[in-house]
Amino acid sequence: MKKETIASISTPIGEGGIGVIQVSGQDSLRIVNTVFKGKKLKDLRNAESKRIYYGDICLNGTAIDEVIVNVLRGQDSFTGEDLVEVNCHGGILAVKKTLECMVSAGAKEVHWKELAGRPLSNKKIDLIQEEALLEIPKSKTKLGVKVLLDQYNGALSSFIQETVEQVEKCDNDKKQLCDINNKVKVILATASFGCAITSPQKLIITGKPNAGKSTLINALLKEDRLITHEEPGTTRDAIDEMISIDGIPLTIIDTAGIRETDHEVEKLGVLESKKQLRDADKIIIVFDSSKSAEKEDREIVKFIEELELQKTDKNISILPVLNKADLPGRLDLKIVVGKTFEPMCQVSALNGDGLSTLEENLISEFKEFTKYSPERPIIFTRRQQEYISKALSSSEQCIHSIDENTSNYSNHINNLKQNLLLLLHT
Ligand SMILES: Nc1nc2c(ncn2[C@@H]2O[C@H](COP(=O)(O)OP(=O)(O)OP(=O)(O)O)[C@@H](O)[C@H]2O)c(=O)[nH]1
Ligand SMILES: [Mg+2]
Repeated sequence: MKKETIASISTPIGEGGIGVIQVSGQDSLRIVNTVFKGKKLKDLRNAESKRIYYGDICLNGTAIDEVIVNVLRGQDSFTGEDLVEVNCHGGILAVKKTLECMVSAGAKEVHWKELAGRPLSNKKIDLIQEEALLEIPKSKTKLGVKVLLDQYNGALSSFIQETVEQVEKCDNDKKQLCDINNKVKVILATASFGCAITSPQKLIITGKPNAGKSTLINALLKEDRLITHEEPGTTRDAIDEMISIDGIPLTIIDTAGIRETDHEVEKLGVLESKKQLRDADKIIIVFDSSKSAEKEDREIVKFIEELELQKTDKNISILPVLNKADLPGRLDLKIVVGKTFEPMCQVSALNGDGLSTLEENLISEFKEFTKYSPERPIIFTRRQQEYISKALSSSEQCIHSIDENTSNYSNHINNLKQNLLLLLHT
């Protein structure tokens, strides 16, 4: 079936030096040729692949913009079909006008994500690579870009393909199956890191009013972003910011101190804090170590302990922080010491002491990955995690059926192969 030729603005709309419009499909050269007047090349349909040409985009004989077009024939383009990249002036109007010319010449206007779907539909890439392609522009850290580029270039896909080939050859061989099982287990263990790269974990800062929560966030952000004050009850809305520790992005959320209050606005803040806590991946509880323990400290600890008990679907890490370590200590540690609350960190949000240990603790589960070795296959979406988990249980069932000499081995080995293949293709 003949696919429509599509055109999309591929750069963000806004102030900038250039804007890029990509026209992809069988008729892309013909369509752009209708509105492109080359300074040297008279007919774009005769253009060589991987060459750039200078000229004007014209509408009814009038030049709209001065452009450089990059021609990529199907074998050279990322979409796997003829592609013309039109580099026009940036901003809003020049880009929109140039796109309108492409549309008037016969291209269908689409969102850039639809254009990014063409390589998959033309079998130039597989589903994992498409997911990486769509995640790269959203990446929050350099490490994220590195990991996702490797997966776009096929690190995870090759690993899955090799595993599928091994499954096809294993033929009731238990040693081979155990080897496959281990490989699948190892790759599944990369998912928490990969998913933390694409969907940053939520880190909530809680604690009684005036414990130094906002000051601690400013210290982690390394800028005076949030308002801090000696008066308790300063923060009322939950405010979120992005931080990166060794390339791991975290959404850090400042909350109002939790306490009983008659003040209506502060009450709303406390309710919002509790709501945020229920949704957290990680929680820092800030204690003011320069003051003796108060009812509010105990209430927060109790609230979080109850929260932990209610949570069954995911782990939350809880990190207690004894702040204001620069002042003489008065806090009775007994109220904060608990099994789930290790390790404890002493910091001074004001002068920065102890912050590097806190940062290490915050990403300790990802330590193995922050020294990322290039081209390492990584699971980076929940969909991939789901299929690889299913593949793992199928491979365990295969081993079990060999051990027990049961008849359903062929079902399990088929499921194993299917679940691996579903990672690559729908
Ligand atoms: N000496 C000392 N003072 C600190 C430290 N951290 C915070 N403070 C001070 O404690 C006061 C309260 O700090 P905030 O960061 O506003 O406290 P908060 O927990 O956000 O308070 P609320 O928003 O009211 O819940 C401010 O005067 C800070 O300068 C610290 O490590 N040492
Ligand atoms: Mg505050």
